Amino acid sequence: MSATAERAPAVPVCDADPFSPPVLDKPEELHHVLRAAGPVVYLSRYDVHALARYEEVHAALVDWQHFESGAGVGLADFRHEEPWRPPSLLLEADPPRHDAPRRVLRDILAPPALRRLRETWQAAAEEMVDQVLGRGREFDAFTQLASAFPLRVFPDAVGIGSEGQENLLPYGNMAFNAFGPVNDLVKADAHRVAELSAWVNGRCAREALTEDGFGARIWAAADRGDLTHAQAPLVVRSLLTAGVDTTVHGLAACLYAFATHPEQWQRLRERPESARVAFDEAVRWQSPVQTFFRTATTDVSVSGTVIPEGTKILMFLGAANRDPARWADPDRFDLARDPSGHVGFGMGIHQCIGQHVARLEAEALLTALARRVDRIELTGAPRRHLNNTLRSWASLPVRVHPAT
Ligand code: 8QM
Repeated sequence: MSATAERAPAVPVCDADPFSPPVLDKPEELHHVLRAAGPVVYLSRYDVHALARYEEVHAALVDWQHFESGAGVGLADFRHEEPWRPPSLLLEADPPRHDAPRRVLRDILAPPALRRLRETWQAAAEEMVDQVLGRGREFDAFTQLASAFPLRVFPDAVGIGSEGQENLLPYGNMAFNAFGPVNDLVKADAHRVAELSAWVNGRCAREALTEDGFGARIWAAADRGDLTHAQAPLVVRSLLTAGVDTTVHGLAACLYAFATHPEQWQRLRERPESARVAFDEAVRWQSPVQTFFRTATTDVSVSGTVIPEGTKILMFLGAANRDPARWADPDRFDLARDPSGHVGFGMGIHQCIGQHVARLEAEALLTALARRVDRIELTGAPRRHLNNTLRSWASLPVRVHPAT
């Protein structure tokens, strides 16, 4: 074979930093550049390959045999670098070890198991919305609703109560930053790693949990032999890591979407049963979890490009969720579309196991709000909170018009 003939075409190279503050603040332009550059792009800055088109992101997510999670789903390679905490038994594991913890949590978070929460959460949402509206028509929809509601209901559902719950978002912020490079966002929280980890780990112990929550059910699964007792606290930790910031910023995405799309709010008010679809459309549109990595288990060919064994692959979930090759008018938040198939919850064997919990929270809050509020509008510029993985918020100043 000659040196020039039959050589694979060169992979497009991009030297942008997807974890730099300007890109984290407004990722759409880089997403466009990456999708347009090709099905696989080499990111020179981090020496990783990236996927930003729906087809390739979806294909990688469902192919756990070639794209493993056990070496970590962040930039750090757990085979060569010490993880900042013991790896998650779910997120950072592959079959077969991944499967038993997954099954346990799947049953605990499945729709039938959540039915008992529905009325309580609906009542909590109604009460919270009444209280917020009772204080006035202008408020911060991020702090007063999007972050307040999950914190009001989720810790109780897990069984950790409300004491120390101010640690939950800072812990999650740290955990989601840790999937990215060790940049200023990670360094800013380094002094709290030990303290916040100790608090969270303490909440995972059997004695720290109430008898009727998700946490107690995980320990009961260990008693039945479905897990080891050593695994139980780590599975509880997964709930506390994955279940707070994600829902907070998912709800914020909904509220931002409705504040900027009044006609969609009217549609929701006319059809409150579309609250769940609205949540999924908001997750597609904003992708609260923007990125995750995998590691190639062998030299693996993706749309003609060979990704070398043992290297990291960065998947842009947010870019895939707005790929015009998959979605008509992708930048539009539109309750008339069918958002199913979005990769905002991932896809395949690791697909978000808490999504029914998240939808239930969204349904409770959105329907409570839809019953009382005719219109939501922004009164100022929303502020993002920058995180290496999460598309997150600091503030969403709004004015609402009560329904008559
Ligand atoms: C991301 O700790 C965990 O098991 C875990 C942490 C973060 C997530 C998932 C699982 C996807 C929301």
